[in-house]
Amino acid sequence: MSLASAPKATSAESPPRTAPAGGTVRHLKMYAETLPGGQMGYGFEKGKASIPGPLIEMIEGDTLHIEFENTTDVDASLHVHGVDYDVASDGTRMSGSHVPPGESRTYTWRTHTPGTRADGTWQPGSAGYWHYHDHVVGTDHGTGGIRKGLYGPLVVRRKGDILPDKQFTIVFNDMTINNKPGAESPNFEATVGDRVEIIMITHGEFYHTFHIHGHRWADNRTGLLTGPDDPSRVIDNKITGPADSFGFQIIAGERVGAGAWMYHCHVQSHSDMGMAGLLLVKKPDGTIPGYEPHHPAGAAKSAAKDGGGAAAKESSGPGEHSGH
Ligand SMILES: [Cu+2]
Repeated sequence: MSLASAPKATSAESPPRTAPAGGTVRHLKMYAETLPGGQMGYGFEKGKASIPGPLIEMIEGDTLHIEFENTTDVDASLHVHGVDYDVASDGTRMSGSHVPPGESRTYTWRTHTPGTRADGTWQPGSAGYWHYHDHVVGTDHGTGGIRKGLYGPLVVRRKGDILPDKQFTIVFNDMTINNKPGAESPNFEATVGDRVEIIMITHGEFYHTFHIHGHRWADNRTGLLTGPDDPSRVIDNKITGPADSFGFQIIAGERVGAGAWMYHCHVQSHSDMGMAGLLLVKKPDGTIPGYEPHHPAGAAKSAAKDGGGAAAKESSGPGEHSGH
């Protein structure tokens, strides 16, 4: 991946790093694996599958060849949203682009920059907060694969997009967050001033609303306002349905300080059933004022380490999450 690793600095105090131009061709290996408890996951390395699957990042103009190996005992696939691919990389049974147990297949994802078509109309670029998932386990729509955890985030950036310090993926899948039931909902950790990127994906049978306490974002491609005249609405709550995805960046604790800031589905019965977790924003000395880890709100919850798949390795920058 071409994104440079972040020197550790408080984002709000130094100019943010930005995405370079795209155009690189990369290869990566991806595995589908069976996980304990009847779950399944994607991973870059054998034995390292996670739910969600690892974060994949591209810059408009990049091409990615993904050699996908299915180590499970059922047909599986890799189907992506948002980018360009031939039907041979569709990852569906209908197109014969699925992978039998023990076999491999290379999927190719392409991206493009925005520009003017020959007819003068505007063609959008590939940049966005997207995602990938299985499309064949259980049914020809991958209903079983998605339910078991075969899904993950894809971020495509535009040259000049601001890069985050930390990235967390939050997936509302049926009534779980990242396939973890209520009492085990993932928490995520950051330090005041970190530029935190949230990648939010929904799967399953239900509509949800994503809400985070103490922070807000712009309802546009990047989640950031481009300037004082950007008309995007600023929100802190967003309705989201199956296969929706969006993302945004916040400065952790900006104007509100360190603390255990809840994020949750705001459908009341859903949050009551446990669709809630914490963004733990620490002071520079590592403490979190007012946070009692054994309080019921945080009970039985582990911090980001095992919270969000590869994207929850909270101490590493985006370069380390991306394809290699
Ligand atoms: Cu909900």
